[in-house]
Amino acid sequence: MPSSFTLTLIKPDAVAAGHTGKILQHICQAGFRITAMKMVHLSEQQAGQFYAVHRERPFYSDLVRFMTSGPVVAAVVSGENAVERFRELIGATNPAQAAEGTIRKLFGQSVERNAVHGSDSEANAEREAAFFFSELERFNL
Ligand code: FUP
Repeated sequence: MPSSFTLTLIKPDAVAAGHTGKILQHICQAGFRITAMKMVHLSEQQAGQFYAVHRERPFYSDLVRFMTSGPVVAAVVSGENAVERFRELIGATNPAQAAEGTIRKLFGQSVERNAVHGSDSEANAEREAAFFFSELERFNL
């Protein structure tokens, strides 16, 4: 079975609200495997680097402030066609527009405080997984 991976973050809003366990359960029940995981409190520099592609956007400084407001749970999520299938599981960026039953619909509060991140391409999944995890911290499960 061809397998691939994506990188997810359970964002500070969802961690603070105590939704980490329920979100991980959604991910596992959808048939994905967690193949790396840690909780980290990002610095401003780290959050800025992670979202560097959005540096010129008007929401960038608010986004960095939010993403450094508390710890996040970072995980590598593996499964067939992981990037695309995981984006379906989390739903649209704006929870108000996300499909019923998606993680952002269930747990997101706003376009900024939208509970979870999911990589938008395989190249970004590689980059983002390497941002959070060393080879020693990742597993072939
Ligand atoms: P997504 O790939 O669904 O996470 O969405 P984007 O890459 O477009 O945006 C990345 C993050 O920027 C979102 F998760 C939330 C934040 N954002 C805002 O805060 N305001 C916006 O208008 C758009 C995005």
